[in-house]
Amino acid sequence: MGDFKLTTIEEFEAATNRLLETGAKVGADAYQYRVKNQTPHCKFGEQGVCCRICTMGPCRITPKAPRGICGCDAHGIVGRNYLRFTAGGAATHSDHGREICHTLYCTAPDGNYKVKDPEKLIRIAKEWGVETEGKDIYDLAHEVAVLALGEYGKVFGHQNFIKRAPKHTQEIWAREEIEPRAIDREVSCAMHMTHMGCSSKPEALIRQSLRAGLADGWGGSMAGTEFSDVLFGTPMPIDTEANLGVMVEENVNIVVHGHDPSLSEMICEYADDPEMIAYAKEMGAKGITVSGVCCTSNEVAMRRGIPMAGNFLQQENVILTGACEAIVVDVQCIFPAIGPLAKCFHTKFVTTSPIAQMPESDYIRFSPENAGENAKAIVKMAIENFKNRKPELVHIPQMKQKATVGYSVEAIKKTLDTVTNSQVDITGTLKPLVECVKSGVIRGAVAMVGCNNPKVRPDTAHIGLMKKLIENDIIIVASGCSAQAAAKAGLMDKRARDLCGAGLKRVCQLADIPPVLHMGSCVDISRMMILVSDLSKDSGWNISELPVVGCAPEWMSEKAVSIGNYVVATGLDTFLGVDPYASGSSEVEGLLQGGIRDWVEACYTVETDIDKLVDKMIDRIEEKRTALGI
Ligand code: MSK
Repeated sequence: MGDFKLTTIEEFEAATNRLLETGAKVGADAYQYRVKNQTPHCKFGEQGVCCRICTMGPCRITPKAPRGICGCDAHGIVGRNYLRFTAGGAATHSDHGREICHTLYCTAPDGNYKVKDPEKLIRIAKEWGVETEGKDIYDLAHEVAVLALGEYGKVFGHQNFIKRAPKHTQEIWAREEIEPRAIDREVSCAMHMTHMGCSSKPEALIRQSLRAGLADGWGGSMAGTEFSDVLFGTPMPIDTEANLGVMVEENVNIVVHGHDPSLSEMICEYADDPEMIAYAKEMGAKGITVSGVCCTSNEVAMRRGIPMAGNFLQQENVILTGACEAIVVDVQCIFPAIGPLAKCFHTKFVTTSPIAQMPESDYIRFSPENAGENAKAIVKMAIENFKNRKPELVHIPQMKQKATVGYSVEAIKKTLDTVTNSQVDITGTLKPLVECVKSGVIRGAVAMVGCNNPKVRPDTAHIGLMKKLIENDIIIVASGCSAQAAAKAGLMDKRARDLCGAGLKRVCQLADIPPVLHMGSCVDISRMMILVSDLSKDSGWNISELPVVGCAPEWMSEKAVSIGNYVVATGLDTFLGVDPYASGSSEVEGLLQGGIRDWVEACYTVETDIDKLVDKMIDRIEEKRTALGI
């Protein structure tokens, strides 16, 4: 392994504590203090038994008051809250996808946005029955964009992308009446069902939760992923670095944060412009460094190799370095705390989307029409802010790891082609991976996803689980902030294969991959759905039979619940390290953690003890292997 060593949680924490010392000097607030002010949390909220969907209440269920004023019991209230949680997540990811479809519609050969992967566009067009022959690629992009936007409000039928699932999975969805219809309809229907005086039956509420989740994963999120690839290129393996040490003291540091690659791509474009670099030098810097936080970071890391400064709970840390000239955000997972925090330093906090407007920010509205001009203005603003740094506050923790990222399904297929000497023409299939699983060289796979949550010591669950899984020859595909945790620790460095069991280590050597494969942002969990669908088709096993499970050990957002629902509904058992506020109803909890298996052949396991969580995942994978006779 040479000088390779994982970064430890203790090292992460020491770096954060040092940054908090800087923060204390300028009176900065931080999430660590706010957590203390907010704990212990409200027990009614934690159990999901508080109802405030009408103004007769709010009602809270206790043994003495087992029903709300309308007569709804704990099961109805918990179920409704769970469905509303899902609807919030499905709406959010899907609306991101809608923005991407709009951007696709605005592409032009001389415009701000262009078609970077015409082959993928043609592939999707053919899949959707669009005539491609002899058509100008931009005319085709506009035609497909209109169809994609139509998926949000389609009058009849179901989501186009569900045809990508194996036949068995499609039959389950039809049988259980959870085939996703129009994306907006499923979200709207969820809100309707949970209005006062509508559904209070747990089965109905959980069924719609699965359906709304599927509308996200196999609808809005999949559109977001697929058309981002068309616009910005399908990711292929690329080297980058991760953790706060990617910020460069001598350079103008611009941090992009959020989810929508339309913004970050443009910022990267202009930060690379020789005119801007010359201007930065004129202002006393040596150059410009763009780095990222959260999923927008994943997007530009896997397409451009832009370094990742950190994940969700590191967003305040980038400002606490005192070396961040601008933090530029689009949508989702952005702390409103950034505004007041930035004011304690010289940092400019730039909001860009009408969807995510925050106090104490500079609002520069981004649209496909003005993206170039505004990105240039933002880069310039950051450069001009370099001189306002307070040198006594500057401290960048010298901590970073190398990472190879960008494993789209296309990239995985291409890479794994090299693993076996199969005589079959394996180009474009996952047969080499299936062979590795059958032979036991790889025991199975875990899709590690999701956020950080202060309820879990940040990153410990992600990293601890991954280390144990790879030791046990279980390969990991990761996305979102889980992927960034892995990258920060060093688990996406190819040298981390030395930490694997003998089988996985050999596969990693032959294929020249790290043991944790970066599949992108949280929207890109849709890539994982395609991956398991293709694995199912190439192996002849149903998705639920594959020795593959999903895991979100530190999740926190509504989006994560929507994701969990579509992952489970696609047939993958899903393991959660944070409770989804369902413990107040034995019926809802019973459905989520057992009953829905009768519907979709998979269910949730909730286990807050991380050691037990990983053992349960390994046991589940081994059970599946035994059932397959492999
Ligand atoms: S950014 S949803 S904290 S993964 Fe996608 Fe990270 Fe979770 Fe946001």
